[in-house]
Amino acid sequence: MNNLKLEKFKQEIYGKKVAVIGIGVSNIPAIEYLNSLGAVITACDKKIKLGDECSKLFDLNLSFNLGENYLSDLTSYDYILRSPGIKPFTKELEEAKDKGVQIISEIELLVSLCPCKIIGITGSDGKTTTTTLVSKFLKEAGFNVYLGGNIGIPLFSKLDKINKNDIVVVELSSFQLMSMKESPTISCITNISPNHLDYHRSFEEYVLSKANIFLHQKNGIIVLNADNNFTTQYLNLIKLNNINSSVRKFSVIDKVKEGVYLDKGYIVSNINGKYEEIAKISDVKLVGIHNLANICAAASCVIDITGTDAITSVITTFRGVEHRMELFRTINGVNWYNDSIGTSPARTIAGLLSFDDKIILIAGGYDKNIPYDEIGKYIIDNVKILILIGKTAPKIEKAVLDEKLKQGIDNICEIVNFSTLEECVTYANNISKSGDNVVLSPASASFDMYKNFEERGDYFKMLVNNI
Ligand code: UMA
Repeated sequence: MNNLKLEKFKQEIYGKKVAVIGIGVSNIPAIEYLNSLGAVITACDKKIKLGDECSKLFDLNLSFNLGENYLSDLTSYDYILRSPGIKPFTKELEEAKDKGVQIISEIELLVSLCPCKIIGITGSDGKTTTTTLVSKFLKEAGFNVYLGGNIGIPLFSKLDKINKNDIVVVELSSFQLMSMKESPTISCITNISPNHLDYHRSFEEYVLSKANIFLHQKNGIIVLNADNNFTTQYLNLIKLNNINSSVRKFSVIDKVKEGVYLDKGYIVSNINGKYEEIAKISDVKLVGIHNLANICAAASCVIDITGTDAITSVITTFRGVEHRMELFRTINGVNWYNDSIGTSPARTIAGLLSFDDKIILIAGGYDKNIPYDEIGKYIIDNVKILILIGKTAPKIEKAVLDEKLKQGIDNICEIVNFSTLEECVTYANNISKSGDNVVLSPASASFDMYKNFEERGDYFKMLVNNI
């Protein structure tokens, strides 16, 4: 039998009452799989009416609890399957837990039942690119890889296909990590900066949620960012909890003892006493110092598994993931970039720093209650025309004007406000000249106008492609 843990779970879940809360990307395949295993499922969601993506669920033998009272009666179940968007500290979930109901999630089931090595990547920024790079390095080296998690691909329902020699690579969000009681074999935290303060009860809670990626590890590998302040806090946690794993660090500023860093124009690795040049920095195809950090992080995770050649080959050809500083069109010498993944100021700042000349920036969106003060200085230094839209527009403008006052300068970028993305694109097209870079990097989430950042990025590209 290939996977004993999974077979045991199948016996255990058969006939059990399971409330699946949140019917979205993460839980739809989980519902189908659990239903096929004989669980008795009630699908619960705050929405009154489910979208077309749920249509395949209507043919299954399920009960539904939709609308305002979707969290009623949770104590009567054996299990609750929480989707990442639902806060684990929700009153009704805590009451059910106190009464002995087991709260689980799609990602926790994957991690605990997976028969093979799991590599988990989290962080405030760069996690999708780093996760993608890790998966590409492994594929290039000939491994059978399952890529998933917060990147948008749930893998729990694929467990029957996963074999012990495969490798699972998952991007993990703080929403997923918050309740995790097991950690991946190799864990990486790319960096930490304020994010998701509309979900977490404090910044500390966000920082500690991320720590769950390594806190339950036994003899694994932990990869941390030597250039990020929070690494010291994580190193203390590793010590305090007697975690017996090897720690690797990566840096784009200094040399590190055990890990991957930049040295005399090269990306180099120094792991297990072996010093190797991975590639010349000028041969790397991804744009920006933040992407060099992502490469160093990804290489630190797997270089001893893949060997150096696989990594060299990927980073000298791979140009990036959609919606992340994606150069998708050049019109009359003007370069248009889609960085819709720029959902926090830190992400947008990283993007701004990847250009040599001042850019035309389109920013603003949904307000996650995170501070914007820091972005003012970077906009003054790196932006010539700031085009604002959405709920956070006044906060971004204030950050720039406060910084102007603080520095006592007269001339800063031109700031204009619009209410639709169409107007922003038309304006940017009218005022840009050959050699300019126009970048959509909102420093904000998209939920005020779009379903998610992908929809916003696709819409932006459609508008620009129609010019
Ligand atoms: N819902 C409720 N009550 C709530 C919240 C949500 O009933 O309090 C319902 C919604 O009506 C909806 C369903 O739950 O029908 C959606 O569930 P969800 O928002 O938890 O999201 P999924 O569609 O299952 O997608 C989730 C992740 N979403 C979130 O964490 C918010 C996706 O990450 C992830 O790709 C997917 O699982 C697969 O694992 C997205 C994301 O924005 C990309 N993540 C954040 C980020 O990266 O910054 C953390």
